[in-house]
Amino acid sequence: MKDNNTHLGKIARNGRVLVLAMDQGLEHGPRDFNSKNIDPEYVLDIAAKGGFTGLAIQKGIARHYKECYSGKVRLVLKLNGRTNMVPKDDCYSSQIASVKEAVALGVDALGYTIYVGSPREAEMFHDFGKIVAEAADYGLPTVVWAYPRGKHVPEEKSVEMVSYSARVALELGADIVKVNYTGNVDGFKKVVAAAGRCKVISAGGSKQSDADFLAKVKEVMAAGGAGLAVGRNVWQNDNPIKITEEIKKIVLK
Ligand code: FBP
Repeated sequence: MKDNNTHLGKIARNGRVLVLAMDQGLEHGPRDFNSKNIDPEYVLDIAAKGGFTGLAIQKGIARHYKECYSGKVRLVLKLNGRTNMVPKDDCYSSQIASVKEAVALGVDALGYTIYVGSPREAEMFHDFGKIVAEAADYGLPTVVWAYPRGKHVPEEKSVEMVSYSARVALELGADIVKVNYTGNVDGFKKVVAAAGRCKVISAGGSKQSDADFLAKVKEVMAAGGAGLAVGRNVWQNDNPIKITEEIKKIVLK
């Protein structure tokens, strides 16, 4: 059962991953932000000072704010995205950045969302297949945001659907899969088992109290998760560095 984690590249520390996600401006829009964190510099400063193993952003932020993160935190560039103005029924996340552009921006890992079970799943499989092949040319790891979603998916956060999506990420060649937490340790163990050597990290989800969120982080790790890619629970927190320190005590070793 040897797995030395070398495929995780530079965004892992001792096999653990703690990514600060700030792609919500595209995925959710300004409703996620307040007057402070609407400024990308505010969030990028947290990424730089927080000791995260990576920062997940879209190419526009990467281009316009390079001096805020470059050399301070590893870059996970999201290559596709969509807004939530589009109905979930037929969801597709289109590719908006190429691997070549990502490399030019100094990327350390490539991020890509797949809506598993969507009527447009085949297109995302096709796009991601090409990304995996190109990533190998550059020796870059891939991170799949694997979200069961669409009119054929009744329960996006069920253990059955999430573990199937995690397995899909493994089968498609992803190094890391990011999924929504399924609610308890036993269920999440099944997700981790289904993903095999593709490391599982959990999304943070919408803002919770510090205690509830840290309890969730502990459960993710107890289930064998490799870490988190968290956004709102950090940069919507009144004390983002303090909560980051608490998260790091649990996730990083
Ligand atoms: P949060 O920790 O803020 O939940 O971010 C995780 C994330 O996966 C983001 O990277 C992404 O923008 C968003 O959630 C997608 O959320 P949704 O489930 O609404 O598509």
